[in-house]
Amino acid sequence: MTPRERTKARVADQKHIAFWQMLMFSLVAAVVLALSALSAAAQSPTVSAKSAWVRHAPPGMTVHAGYLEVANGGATDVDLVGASSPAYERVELHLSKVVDGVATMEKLAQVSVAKGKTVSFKPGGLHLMLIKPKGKTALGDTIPIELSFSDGSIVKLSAAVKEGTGMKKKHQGGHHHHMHHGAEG
Ligand SMILES: [Cu+2]
Repeated sequence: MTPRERTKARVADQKHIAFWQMLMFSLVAAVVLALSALSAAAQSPTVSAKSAWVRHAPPGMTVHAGYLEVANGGATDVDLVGASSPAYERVELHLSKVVDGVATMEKLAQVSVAKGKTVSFKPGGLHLMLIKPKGKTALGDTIPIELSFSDGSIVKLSAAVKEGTGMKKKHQGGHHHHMHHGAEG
């Protein structure tokens, strides 16, 4: 090989290496992009629940009230269409209200959660009615709850059994807040 040929060969080699480096870099970049797109799709925020708790009730109470916040971080409105818990025979969606001065509760078929919004289930309003506990529940217990939504998604959460805060003080006039189900809404 003449020196000139040697130089040519070296240049060709370097070009060759540069080509492969570029190709590898592109491949790696493509894989990274594909993976991040995949994980973005998997984690795209839709509905989530937080701050769940169940009001502690004395033994013998056949219904307990559960509260939580349901947030819709997705791009479309969804409805909460059902709830269940292995610790209860069934769970219903209820709305507490006062009709003619009497506290009562209405069973709802669904609760809409508009996109970008959070719906609060809290004492005196929306609540999960946990019906017929299968066992005893004590303060500090954790109750697993599953929520189903109209888009087919399922949200699993655990609710801590807590002492409620003084609902009765807000309700003056001697109405029987406990009358409907024996549990506060
Ligand atoms: Cu209720």
